[in-house]
Amino acid sequence: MREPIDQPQPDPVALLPDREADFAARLQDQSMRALWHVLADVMTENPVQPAVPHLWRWRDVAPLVNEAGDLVTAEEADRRALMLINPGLAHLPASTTATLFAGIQSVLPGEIAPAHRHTPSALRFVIAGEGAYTGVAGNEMRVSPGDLVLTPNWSWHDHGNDTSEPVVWLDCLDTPLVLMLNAVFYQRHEQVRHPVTTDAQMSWERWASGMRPVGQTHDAYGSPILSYPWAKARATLHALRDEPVSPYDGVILEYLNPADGGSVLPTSSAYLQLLRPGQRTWAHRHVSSAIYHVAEGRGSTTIDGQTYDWAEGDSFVVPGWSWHQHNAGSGEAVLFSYTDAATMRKLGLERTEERTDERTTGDSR
Ligand code: 1HN
Repeated sequence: MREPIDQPQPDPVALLPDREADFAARLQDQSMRALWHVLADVMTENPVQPAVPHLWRWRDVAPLVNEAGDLVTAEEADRRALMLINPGLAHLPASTTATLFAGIQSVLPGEIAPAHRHTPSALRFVIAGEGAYTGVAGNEMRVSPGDLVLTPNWSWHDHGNDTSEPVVWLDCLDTPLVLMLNAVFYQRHEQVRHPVTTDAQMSWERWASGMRPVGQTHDAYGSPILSYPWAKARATLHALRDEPVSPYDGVILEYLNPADGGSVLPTSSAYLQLLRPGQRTWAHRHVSSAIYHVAEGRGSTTIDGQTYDWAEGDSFVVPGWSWHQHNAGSGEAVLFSYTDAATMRKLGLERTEERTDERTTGDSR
């Protein structure tokens, strides 16, 4: 019989272990569980992070990208992407961090990756190849190395290569997050290419000239600028190269949604940062997790005490809440990064901790 509610309740820890075990079994029969049996797993003092730091070297990845091109066509594969699988998340189908995915996609001369759309949002950072296109929401965008191209949630997109050299890019998607939210929808277009309508709504002139047509609004999720050319991004980074640096990140710029001043995609943020020759940043950590891609130069990043040496074309993961600091080599380095900071900020979950002790400082600007 139940104790009347105003009677002192038995202290659960004082219960005999076998009585407790029997109780737990009977709870399980009713699809129930005692919170105090699992509280330590639910309320951890700090975030528990199953993702681990990892580096993928371009010199190892490039031959596999070439080999994939001999095995299947882009059309057969739908998307010929080689996924960067976090060793701590290998039980999941496609996770580079707990929330984000990155992979290397190639489109060979003459190939078309057929049109489809999905609710995960994507962006692509071009690694190699000049002049191939990605068609997004009726806009055909010709790409060059270093360009950032967006595919917002539920936009039709196809990729094609009518040039004579392969195009290779880093695909970045929020698929693990959207899968976790049980919100994935996917649809193939009835045609291989979706129609080009050249949606002028999405032009630089309308959104990124420092002026905009009066009354102009943008209702779709994500930035109305679908392409951030490398030439503009790099020129901006270099124009600001003598600004005071972030001691944690060097000269760091966020790719912007000009309609609301926020992140390029609702869930995810993208950055470009310049580390000066010999710069050694201070260590910090944040709840958001990041996937980095080395756009230029060489250097290293120390993540939770382990140092990863990187060079152009390499990609690496800094899991959430891991201490990290970057070291440029003797030349300057440029890092592209894709993070879930936009999600963490919107949910009020972003936190940062910074280390300022002398052992981890030494930035020589
Ligand atoms: C996808 O649709 C693309 O459209 C690339 O290019 C990578 C990884 C996972 C799921 C869907 C693309 C993807 C993807």
